[in-house]
Amino acid sequence: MTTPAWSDVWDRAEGDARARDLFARTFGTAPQGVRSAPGRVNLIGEHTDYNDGLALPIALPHRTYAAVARRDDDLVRLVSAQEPTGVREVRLADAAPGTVSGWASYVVGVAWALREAGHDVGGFDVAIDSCVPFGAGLSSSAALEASVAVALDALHGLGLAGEVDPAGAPTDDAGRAVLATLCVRAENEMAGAPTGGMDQAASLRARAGHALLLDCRDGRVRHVPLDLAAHGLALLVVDTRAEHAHVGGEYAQRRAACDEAARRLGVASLRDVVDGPAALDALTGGPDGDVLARRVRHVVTEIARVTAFVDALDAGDVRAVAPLMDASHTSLRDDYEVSCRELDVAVDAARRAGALGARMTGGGFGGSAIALVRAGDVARVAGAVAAAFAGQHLAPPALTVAVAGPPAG
Ligand code: GAF
Repeated sequence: MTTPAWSDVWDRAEGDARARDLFARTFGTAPQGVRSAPGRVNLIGEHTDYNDGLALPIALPHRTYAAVARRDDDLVRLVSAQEPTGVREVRLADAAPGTVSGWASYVVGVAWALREAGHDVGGFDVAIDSCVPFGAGLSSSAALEASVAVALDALHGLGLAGEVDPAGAPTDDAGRAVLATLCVRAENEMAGAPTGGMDQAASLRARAGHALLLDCRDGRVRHVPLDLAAHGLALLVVDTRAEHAHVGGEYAQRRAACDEAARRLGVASLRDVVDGPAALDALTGGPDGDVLARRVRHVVTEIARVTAFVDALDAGDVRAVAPLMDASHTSLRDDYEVSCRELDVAVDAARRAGALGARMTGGGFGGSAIALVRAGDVARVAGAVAAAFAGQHLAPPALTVAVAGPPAG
């Protein structure tokens, strides 16, 4: 059997020390503080967020760390351990959509969005380090935005982030909802990635030991208890190492297709499609009608799967979620067409090795898959997935057993 590679997860002390050290080496002084924010995996509810639908992510133990200090001017100086570009400098007065490129646009974008919303945010130095795998569909962008958002909240006394209590729950969800919206604005407008709001909500509003039921129509959340270990289960995350990106391209096309389908159906969003079969009939035919109908079928059935998934958790029938995961993957692969060879290999190998259910997670076109496995089967399923990748001459995947962690703070 192929030995699986496990992904590196830092504890908070290590992440904190790394960011502090990078800050001190770069700027020659100590930071005023360090804040961090998690990546996420989505249990179910994929490509539903920008359709006003439901999603059910958890926060990962992988986090991005931002060490920060205030400046007296409006300069932002940024450095990241993950970027070889050295120190970047941006004046906040010059920051606007299209003026900052690459990873810095996410950081500066958060400060820009806060200022656009009327918050008194001035210049700052920031050093970033992260163990959230980049391009792995585990929301490294939102973790970066959220870490900067809570760091600036603390630095400038904005009073939006509140605290995270000892049980890992955020104390001010309303304030965090505001920060999440501003992080989405940073990503959409400054970074140019037309994503929905699930990832930022997961990073800022999740609760340890719980999944976050997010209603994207009104932004409301419910924390749903999730203790897989108590049921003898574990969630295996497979980073396929097939890198994806959501700036432009296929993701934007899927979003545009949903908008077009909603327009033709005369609804504000696909969440408002109440009679799925009738909607599919109405769309079918014409040059793109069949494709649009399949996109709609995915969104409508996926939203229903989120509800069924939460009902199963509420009823304590955790194993009942497995077929919903399988159905979600089939729908994403065949109707929404966002899977890829590596994701299908991961899902098929996990199932063949005894996973109860498995699916791709995140936006797709690469990234990660998740599998629900019996706790005693984790090593065997991980080994089987690694072997399947080797057998198909794919780069080795990186594996993690995910437990729902605390939000940004
Ligand atoms: C990416 C996006 F950033 C999210 O907003 C969401 O649409 C997801 O893909 C698909 O569910 O992570």
